[in-house]
Amino acid sequence: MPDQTAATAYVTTPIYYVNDRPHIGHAYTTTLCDVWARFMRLSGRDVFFLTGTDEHGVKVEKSARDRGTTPQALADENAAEFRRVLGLFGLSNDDFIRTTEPRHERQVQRLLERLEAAGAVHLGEFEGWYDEGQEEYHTETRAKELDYRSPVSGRPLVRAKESNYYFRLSAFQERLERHFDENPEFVRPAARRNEVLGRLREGLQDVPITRTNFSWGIPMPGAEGHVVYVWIDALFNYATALGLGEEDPTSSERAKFWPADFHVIGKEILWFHAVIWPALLMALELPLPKCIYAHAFWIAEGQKMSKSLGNFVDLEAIGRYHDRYGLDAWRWFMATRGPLGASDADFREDQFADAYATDLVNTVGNGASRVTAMAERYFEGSVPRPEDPHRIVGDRDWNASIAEALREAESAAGRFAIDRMAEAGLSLFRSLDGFIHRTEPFRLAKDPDRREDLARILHQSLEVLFAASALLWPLMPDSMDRLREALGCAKVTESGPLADQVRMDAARDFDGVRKIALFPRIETA
Ligand code: ME8
Repeated sequence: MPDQTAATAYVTTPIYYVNDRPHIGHAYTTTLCDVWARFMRLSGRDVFFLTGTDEHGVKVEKSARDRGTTPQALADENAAEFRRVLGLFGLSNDDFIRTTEPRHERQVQRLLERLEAAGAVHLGEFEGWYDEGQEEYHTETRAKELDYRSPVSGRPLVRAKESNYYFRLSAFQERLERHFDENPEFVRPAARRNEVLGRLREGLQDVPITRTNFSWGIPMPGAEGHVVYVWIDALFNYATALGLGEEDPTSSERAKFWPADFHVIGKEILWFHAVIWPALLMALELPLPKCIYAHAFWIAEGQKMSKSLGNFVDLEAIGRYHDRYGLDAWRWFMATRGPLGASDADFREDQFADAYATDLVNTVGNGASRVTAMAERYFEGSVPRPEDPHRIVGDRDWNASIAEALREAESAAGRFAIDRMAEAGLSLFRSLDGFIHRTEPFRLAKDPDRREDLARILHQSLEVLFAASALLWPLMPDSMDRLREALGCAKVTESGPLADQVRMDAARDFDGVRKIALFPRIETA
């Protein structure tokens, strides 16, 4: 009986600004989410994976003016570009939300009305230090800490004054602190959590949620001349995509996905996600996300990547890697060598080449080709299930190792430890290499009396490839589907339980195994 009430899983990326061209940062966060989403689907979870574009705000209005076009035309063009680009990365998102879509605009207005009705909004005068690039105000204390410069662009903060609608963020101070205390995993990694919590304890001020100095935004309901501040508009995407701002949110089929398991973001936008967003949800009496996962940054030769320095690894550069090493190798490098934790990661071609050679050519590719080649050579591709398939051979209890790798991967997925998920699959290939080295099937093949042992070793090795191909499939779907094909097995299917994807049916004969070369060796200069 298929499980009719599969547990749900919801993962989101930030929605990306349309006044920028897609680059490695966008590809990175979205790829991490894709790996997680695929793994969860593989585990039988009912998954919703959301990404999209953030299209309002003064920056878009300005860029459009500079280019002699309308903000909507600019947004349409660049949103299409983001969509096209995400397609090049083999991403499996379930929706792509744009903040200029009527479904989003209408719900944001309704959510703001609900906030007002809940008494969480007031009209007030505001003066502060404004970061024009980030569209973000800073308090005096914070501005001083920042030396009155934008932490993102380095440009001076400007003194700005506005009469605006405010969200009573200060009213949520205690509840937020309590939430952090009671949910130590609310923000990951831990270093980021401590940072936010430190800043939170300094005290909260109310934040403006409307603007009057430009018009490219969602009109604030009942307030002529006010548009919704782009950050509030943007954060709500996580809820509007599921229909939570509709008149009757329970009628939305997607409501079951709420709240998110992971809002995955870069560290620069953590404050909005870990403090303002949960406070808005508290005011709306909606359950909070389980975890905000804030990764660090890709940097280039020790330097921050920025538009002004022009050193972003851009699409052209990414395209060269795809052409040379293949999409799966790119995904592998993103997932295993990127800034997933608290420290930034330098993007370097020699490290890419090194990871490719070590993990993919020498470990995954080599293991797959050795075993499939022996199955082809010694058994013409048909390795029947031996009498006692899981009898321990050459000190290796594969049954236990595979179960352990599976547990590792599942536990890593629960912490968004994408690199550890990769390691769980890779470790099976490493052990396989040692197993072949110790049991020497190529030597046994010379002895007709050892035919049964040879079959058992190869059958077990093929089972390991079967298991490892499922565990690595979320990272490298294409290559692992090819490996499954070479094993003469069905492709990995996206419906659980995971144990069935990883474990061979105990009665299985391998039939039609063909030698496979997965990752060609690539000479580097
Ligand atoms: O901030 N390394 O959009 P954005 C790794 N629209 N990841 C990076 C990166 C780098 N060097 N640079 C960018 C916005 N990123 C808002 C978000 S959400 C409600 C609104 C990734 O186009 C990282 O995920 O500037 C970062 O948070 C995101 O791109 C910022 O994208």
